[in-house]
Order: sequence, then C-alpha cells, then structure tokens
Amino acid sequence: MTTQTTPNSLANLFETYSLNDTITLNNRFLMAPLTRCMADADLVPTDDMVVYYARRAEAGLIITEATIIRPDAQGYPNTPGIFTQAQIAGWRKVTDAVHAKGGKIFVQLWHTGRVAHPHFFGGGDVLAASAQKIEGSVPRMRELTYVTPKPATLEDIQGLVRDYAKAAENAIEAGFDGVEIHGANGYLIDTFLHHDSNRRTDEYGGTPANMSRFVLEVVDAVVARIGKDRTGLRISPGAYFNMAADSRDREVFDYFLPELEARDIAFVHIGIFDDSMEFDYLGGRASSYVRAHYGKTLVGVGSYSAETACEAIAANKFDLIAIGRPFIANPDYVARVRDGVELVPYSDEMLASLV
Ligand code: FNR
Ligand code: 8K6
Repeated sequence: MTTQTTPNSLANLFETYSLNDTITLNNRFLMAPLTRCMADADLVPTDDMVVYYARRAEAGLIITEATIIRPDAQGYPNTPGIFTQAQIAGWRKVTDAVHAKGGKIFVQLWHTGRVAHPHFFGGGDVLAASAQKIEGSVPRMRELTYVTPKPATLEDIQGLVRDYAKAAENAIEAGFDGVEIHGANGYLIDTFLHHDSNRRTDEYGGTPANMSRFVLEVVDAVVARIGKDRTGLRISPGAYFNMAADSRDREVFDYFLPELEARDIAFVHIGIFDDSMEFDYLGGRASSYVRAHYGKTLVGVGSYSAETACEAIAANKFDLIAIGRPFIANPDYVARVRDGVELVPYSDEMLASLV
C-alpha cells in the first residue's frame, strides 16, 4: 500500500479508490448485497426500493441485493430479477436515483442453484453441480422443503453461462455501473467449487481445474459482454452457509485464484457473515487466505465496524470494506461514521420493512 493512513482517524475509509481506469469510488465503503424480498409479484423493483437505494448512495459503491438471472434461479420470495423488460425498467429507476446523488451501483447476479425451489417458477428442475441436496426449507415459507437438484448437463451449463452474460448486458441497459457475479454462499456457482456439492466426473468436476471451469466460463462470458472493469465476483472459499467443509476445497481455490487474478476484474469480494471465523484448511480467515493468493482489489466483509475495517485496511488485509446489517439499520451510515454520530444498532425485526 502506498497510502498513508492514521488507523484511529478513519481517514483511510474516506479516500477515493480507483477500481481501474474507468471506475473511481468516492470512498472505501461498499454497501453489501442484502436480500430484502420486497420486489413486486413480477420480481420488478418497486418505488420503495428506489428510495431505499437512493438513501444509501453515499456508499462508494452499492452492491444490490442478489438479483436472479432467470426464473429457475429463484429460492426466496419476491427477490428481484433482471431478465424481463419490466425488471430492467424498474432497475433503471434505481440506478438513475443513485446516480443523481453521485453514487455508484453494481447489481449482484444470482442463481441459487440447489437452494432454488420449483414453487417459485411453476415446477421443473432445480439445477446444481451434482444431485447433493441440502436439508431444510425456504426461509419465510417453511412448508417448502429443499429438493434434490438435477446435475446440470453440458447443455444446461452452456445455457447458464449465456444467461449470466445476458443478465450482465441487461444490467448495463438498466444503467448499472457493473455487476457482481454471486459465486458465494452455497448458491449455484459455489456448488461447483466445493467437494460437498460437486461430485461430477466430467470436465466440470474431480480436479481443481475442472471444478473451477464453470465459474471461469461465467466470468469470461460476462467480461466479454460488458468488460472486465465492470465485472466483480463474490466467493466463499470457506464453507459456512448451505455447504459442508471439505479440506480438499483448498486445492480448488489455490488453483482458481491465480486464474482469476489473470482476468484482472474490478474486484473480488469475500462472502461471509463474520470474518473472524477461521477455517483450518485455509490456514485462518477467508480474507487472509484470499489476500495471500490473489493480488488485486479485495473487498473484506463480515461483522466489521468502521473502526475495525479502518485497522484492517491500514494493515493491508483488504482494500475496501463492505458493510451489511449496519446499512440496513442506518441508511445514512457513511455520513454518521464521517460525522461521528452514533449508529442505530441492527436487529432482525428491521427486515420486515424497507426504510
Ligand atoms: C445477507 N447477505 C447476502 N450476501 C449476498 O451475497 N447476497 C445477498 O443477497 C445477501 N443477502 C443478505 C440479507 C441479509 C438480511 C443479511 C443479514 C445478509 C450477506 C451480507 O452481504 C454480508 O456478507 C453479511 O451481512 C456480513 O456483513 P455485516 O452485516 O456483518 O456487515
Ligand atoms: C427471506 C430472507 C432471505 C435472506 C437471504 C440470505 C440472508 C440470510 C440472513 C441470515 C442468515 C444467517 C446465516 C449465517 C450463517 C453463519 C454460520 C456461521
């Protein structure tokens, strides 16, 4: 790091940061992607969502709530989509409102994989790397228990890669500054990257190169469509959500991260709820592991305060910090931190309404 920082002043968080030659952020805060289940029945962003995002435009970069790329990607009620003209038009209102306030916004592109439920898309297959189901049921709709997924065929995989690229193209049409591909938290892409969920014996399974093939194809297709400067990726090298740990996953990410680095995308973002969690097979925290294997812009996240984030950035543990739950509780999170105003504590009841 070349920047001079004073750990206790929080000054480093308010420096601008160049993601690349085309995108410079006003500060180092990202609003983390936060599913709110508030889109309308056609999965179109509502006017309340326009207000919600615009109120948070002071973040250096907003990552939207995870947004499905096609109908069979859905695993939770009322999550927005980006595959119909009405959805694109709804998002256009959000991006215009954020830009009017000087902010920047990427959409998180999502396919839930084995966490999808046919209830949401009129029946049909749930696609994942392999036929390994997860226990449990859909949050807020507990009667919907998860089903055994169908291993994606080679034809399914080609279709999925095409649909991620199309969703990225739709995102640009909707006015987004870029996309974050959701490759974390046990959803579709992540099912290829972990042995718990990937038991394939074809060219998409069995070896680190094969297990990394799908995510790299998605990244390459999105980059080809909208450019590397506008492409970010979220990953969970440590299994913690909808995924069981397997120490062999380490070799997969050891292979994958240098391959990803060569793509020179806008950033890599860790998918985790608490970054103090240590993974024995990663030799510690997920963020430290990725930092050691990936030399470009890294976004840390997971139960950080502005103070602990400032220290972590000063210690070169990552470059940018994503803030989740505190941003739900404090629409004016960045201003409060800057002005030293006390934060409203987050509580789960806040998920019931969009403020
Ligand atoms: C999340 N998180 C999340 N992650 C993601 O990649 N896509 C998403 O849509 C969501 N949705 C979501 C909803 C809610 C209600 C919570 C609390 C979390 C995870 C989130 O981005 C972040 O990683 C964690 O919240 C940890 O950061 P904080 O909250 O400790 O700052
Ligand atoms: C219907 C709401 C959908 C929300 C989507 C994902 C958000 C989940 C929020 C809380 C989940 C907490 C899981 C944390 C696991 C940590 C394990 C150590």
